[in-house]
Amino acid sequence: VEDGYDLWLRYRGLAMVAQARVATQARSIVHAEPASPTLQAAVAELKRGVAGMTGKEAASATQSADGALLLVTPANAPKGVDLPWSELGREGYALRSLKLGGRAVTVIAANTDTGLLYGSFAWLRAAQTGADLSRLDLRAAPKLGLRLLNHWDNLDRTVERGYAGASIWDWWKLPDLRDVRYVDYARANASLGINGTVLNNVNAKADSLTAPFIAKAAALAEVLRPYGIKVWLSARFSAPKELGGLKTADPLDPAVRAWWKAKADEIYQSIPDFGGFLVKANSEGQPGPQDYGRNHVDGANMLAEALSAHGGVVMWRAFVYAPDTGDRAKQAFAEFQPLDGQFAANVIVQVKNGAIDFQPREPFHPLFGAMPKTPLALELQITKEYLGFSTHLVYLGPLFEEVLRAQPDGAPVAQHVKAIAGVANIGSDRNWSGSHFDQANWYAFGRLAWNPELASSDVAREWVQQTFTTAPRAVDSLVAMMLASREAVVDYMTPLGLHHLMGTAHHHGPAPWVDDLERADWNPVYFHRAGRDGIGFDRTPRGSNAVAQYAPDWAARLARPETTPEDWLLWFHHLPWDYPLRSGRTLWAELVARYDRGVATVADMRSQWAALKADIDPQRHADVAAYLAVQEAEARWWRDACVAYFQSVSGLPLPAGTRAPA
Ligand code: GCW
Repeated sequence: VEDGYDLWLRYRGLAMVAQARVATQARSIVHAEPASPTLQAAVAELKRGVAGMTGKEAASATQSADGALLLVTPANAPKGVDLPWSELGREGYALRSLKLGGRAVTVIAANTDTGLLYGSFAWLRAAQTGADLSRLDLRAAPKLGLRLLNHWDNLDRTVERGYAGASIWDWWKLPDLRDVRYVDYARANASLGINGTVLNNVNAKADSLTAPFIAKAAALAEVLRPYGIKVWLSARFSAPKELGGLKTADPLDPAVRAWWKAKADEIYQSIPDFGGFLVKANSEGQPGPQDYGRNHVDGANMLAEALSAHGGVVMWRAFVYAPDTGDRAKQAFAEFQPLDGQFAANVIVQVKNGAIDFQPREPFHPLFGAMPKTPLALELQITKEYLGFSTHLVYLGPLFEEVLRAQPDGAPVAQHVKAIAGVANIGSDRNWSGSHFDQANWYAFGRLAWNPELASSDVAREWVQQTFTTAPRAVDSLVAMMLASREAVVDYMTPLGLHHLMGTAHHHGPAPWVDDLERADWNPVYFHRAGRDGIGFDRTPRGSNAVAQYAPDWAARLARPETTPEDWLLWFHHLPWDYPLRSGRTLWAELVARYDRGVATVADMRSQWAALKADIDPQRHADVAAYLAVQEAEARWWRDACVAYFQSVSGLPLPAGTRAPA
């Protein structure tokens, strides 16, 4: 039974022709001896993959023969072969088909064993996606040095915004018991080039920094290390008080600074390659430097100092907002931009893709491009907190691509960041992510983190080929479904730049009518501002003037509805219901049309999936079909609730031709 456990590393038997094609290119594997744990992992993966795909074993060999795979670094590269070492850096690889002493071989070349591991996964990907393995000439090196997962996993194994079962970290049994699942987790991440993981929730408990938990984290670090993955921890800013018995956590207090330094030293004793701390401070009730009249620089630089002797890094999050500041979307920029240039060299400021909170669509965050003297990280959410949890099929590749390619000031966001982080959607469900298609979001995050210039459509295609089928018609149909799915969720939840219309307790269904939460900036009515006169949040100079946080060209464009991208319209403008849109419809008619279109797209996805029954194994076909039925019902729920509510405030009849809610 296919239960999804193998992710995109299934290596199932290929069609006969393809089997022969792969087998002749992988008759044997030549590698350095003795092999490091990382090189052993690379060789083991190649053997596993070749055996799975072809039914034949690729044995280790010392001499290269026809059809050999050669894993080489500068130390053991064959003479006379010219390889682009200097372009590969520490993590890159080259795959090259060539003749060596008259024998046809494939060279996997890298400067390090981690590069060889990545190159081996790349070769396996090429084999599974039907590349011509006898003419390989590939080279890749990551554009961003830090490619991290952020787990919002609590120490009691609940997962904040997790929809895939309990945390995979079995804290009770660690450090003594090391679940084999940790190795499979490492393999999956290494196959994408993810090189760090923050183990615990940013809403952190101080306990994660106690000696027992450091020992547990160290055990995980040992498992992950051969796969090129460093362990990081979220740190609670008030830990010196809670664990150290100090009276304060003031970052300028010498005793506090000494406590963090000792804590960092203690961690590096057990985890010599510890990545560093991720910190959520003075945000949503978390403690931070502002509790002592200090600012983000004071807090971050204190931790940076504690880590710097060991080469550690502080990821300091910019997701901050406090009640009643007028426009929540402006706060991160207001607090952080003036601090540009003041952070220590080993601090990275981690910024969410948009200024509110992982909505189905947000304009890019105004901090990108606005802090040229500060390394930034882009934070994306892989878990679908606001996009239907793991039940709705939404492929996030296009969302990630949209922000990576957005141009704050002439260069894309991808070039304004040094690091990238994805809030993981991984749990202990058999299929890891809560649904089969949510695996694609983990995959897409990793692939785009490695190379932000990849097209999300290509990433979808290679994922489908490795995960479901290589039959061309089925692949086309699956890719088309996936690519339509992101726009569908925008349409049936928050079209035309609307945002934050969901129910607060759960973040799952619609609740645009809610206006009585304890904080104004949590209320959906605060965000959509719909009334008789129109709908939308005026962020122009007449309103909150959030547009002024963007570079001048964008600020000018966004200040006027005619020059604002229509997909962002109501994010920046409050407009009358009869405002004319490019379609020729009024705003009201367009809004309803988009809600309808979202529902119709999900209905199409359902029938496309139904038509693929013969191409997909029964278990996974049934799992996905059941979820799509839920998604269609919930898309209608969103549409009907939102349209009925907006109608109740606008007082307008449904546009002609609109179906009455079922
Ligand atoms: O909006 C929120 C989520 C919280 C999360 C927070 C954050 C970890 O609903 O669950 O807390 O974002 O990113 O810090």
